[in-house]
Amino acid sequence: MGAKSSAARRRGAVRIAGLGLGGAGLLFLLSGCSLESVGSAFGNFGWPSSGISLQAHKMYDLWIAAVIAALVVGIFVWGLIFWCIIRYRKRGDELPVQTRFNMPMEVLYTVTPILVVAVLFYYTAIVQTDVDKLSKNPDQIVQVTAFKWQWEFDYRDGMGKDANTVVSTVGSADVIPLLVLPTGEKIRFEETSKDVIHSFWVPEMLFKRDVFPGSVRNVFEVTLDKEGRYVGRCAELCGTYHAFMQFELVVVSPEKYTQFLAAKQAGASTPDAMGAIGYTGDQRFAVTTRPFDTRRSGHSWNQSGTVAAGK
Ligand SMILES: [Cu+2]
Repeated sequence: MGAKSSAARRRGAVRIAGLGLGGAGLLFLLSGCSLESVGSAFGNFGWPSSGISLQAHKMYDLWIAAVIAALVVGIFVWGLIFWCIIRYRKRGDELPVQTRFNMPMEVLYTVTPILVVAVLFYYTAIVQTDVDKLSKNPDQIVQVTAFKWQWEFDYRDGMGKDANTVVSTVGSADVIPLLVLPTGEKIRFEETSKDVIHSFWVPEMLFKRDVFPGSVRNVFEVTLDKEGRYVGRCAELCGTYHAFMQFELVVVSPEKYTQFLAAKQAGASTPDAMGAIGYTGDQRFAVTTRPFDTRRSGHSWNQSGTVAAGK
């Protein structure tokens, strides 16, 4: 008994801690191959989806991997807590051995968090750099102009504020603006505001960026890879009707995108250009959100968000 067995016990604890850490690291690496299947099985751990752009997939993978790593560390720590509670529960009135220092343990619980933070920082820096990366020759350039309380999307013939607008789409109180874009192409967004700070946000892109007035033009790029229709919103409280400042991102094939632009250039309205690429009826307008009902009043606005008939 005594010194020898407690030293052996200490060595055992260190070995278990090392194993746990190694296991966490291994799982972190191995999970890379099927992060989407793991994530989707757990409701994407709170994210809207796995994303619709190459950039979004990278952020999604980082998020899922970080949550898994946190869970592994959490389970390990909870295990140790419960093990201590049971193993060292009070057995009598005798005072247990009063250990003042345990160097290996102290080093371990100082180095481990530093390692965890370093690993998270490393992967975050890589993904962040990638998401913020701008190419020299983007395939499409869209100028996003925000104003109280709508959006204008200008398809441009070059980069910077001196380039020309080829065609544009602008929203109104009655019509949600559609931002039609192709898959598989580098799309550069250049943002500017006419009044206050707004924020361009497509939840499914897992990305938003502030839109500033004045000389600051925020720029970012995405490469979309999932066709579909996705709601976009203003994510910066910009005034009374901030909540109704919405748009819809319509992601189509490059062929349809070319047809859409050609129709717009020939003078078609956005709904008519949507008609030219195969959308019919209400599908030519936004389907993910609807315009703000300006007729609402304290009497006619009911809980379900519809105007009560006859009032
Ligand atoms: Cu806004």
